[in-house]
Amino acid sequence: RSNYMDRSPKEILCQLKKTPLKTLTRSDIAFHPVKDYIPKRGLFENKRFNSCAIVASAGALKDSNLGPLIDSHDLVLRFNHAPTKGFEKDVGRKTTIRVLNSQVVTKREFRFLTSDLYKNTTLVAWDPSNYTDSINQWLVKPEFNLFPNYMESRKRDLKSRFFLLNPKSVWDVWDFLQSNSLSRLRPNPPSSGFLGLRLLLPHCVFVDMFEYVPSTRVTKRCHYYDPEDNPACTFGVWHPLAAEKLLTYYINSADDKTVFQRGYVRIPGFKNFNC
Ligand code: NCC
Repeated sequence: RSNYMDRSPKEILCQLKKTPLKTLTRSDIAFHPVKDYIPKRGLFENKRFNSCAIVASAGALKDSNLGPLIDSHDLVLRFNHAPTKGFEKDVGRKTTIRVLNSQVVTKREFRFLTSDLYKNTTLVAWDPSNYTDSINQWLVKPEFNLFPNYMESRKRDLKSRFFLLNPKSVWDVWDFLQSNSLSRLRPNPPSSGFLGLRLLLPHCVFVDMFEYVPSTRVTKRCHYYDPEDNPACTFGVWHPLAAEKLLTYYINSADDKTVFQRGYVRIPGFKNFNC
């Protein structure tokens, strides 16, 4: 544990660069039926983007009018079942990648195999493993068994771009957060939000993350697409969300007017640094 403010934003970004968030590969797996369904090609390969946008699903996006700004980015990353239809004015219509937790892939209510939300887009799913479990232990005992739907979805379209995160590297990102935090973090993985940020930083010149660090629009409402109130969504109850957001604000390069009035932080991609 240590105070992140003892290090410069550049030093922290360099440490994050050395903490890869990997997708699961066939060679990570000893014996499991999912092995043959993992795409042979990688998530980004050598693709590079100039501007990238991450749309946190926060209630504060409602009535933000950020849609056109979000859509002006070369790549747009969204989470879980967050919709665009009917919310274009506030969150845009473009989706390049969706990061999904394993509940969304497995629980019936999300209709993963049938909903149009998950079609014709790159998908990256993850499931929390036990900190000390090996990949092969996790494969037989995931928190939510996403493998049947993963295999079924891949079987229906073997050309689809659907990846799984390496659960060990998810914990490496948690270790990174803990080493940049004064308080002891709850032993649960980072939120999909921080995982999405780590996924994009190697491939974008900059990443704009919308309503992740809360702006003056902050609200008790959990999601822009659902009227339910729950302040824990913004400040964290299960994921170490507050630690993620404090650190993200610290490494961001936008001025406070942009962060707190306009509603986004800008994180420079790894390519901007020699480290
Ligand atoms: O709510 P969720 O997150 O889908 O949000 C995606 C990411 O946006 C950021 N966020 C969201 C709401 C808010 N008020 N402020 C925010 O900053 C966070 O970075 C968040 O990660 C998840 O991370 O996968 C999560 O998923 C939900 C839920 O499983 C899915 O939405 C499907 O219903 C989790 N909630 C529950 O399990 C009840 C949430 O803890 C984390």
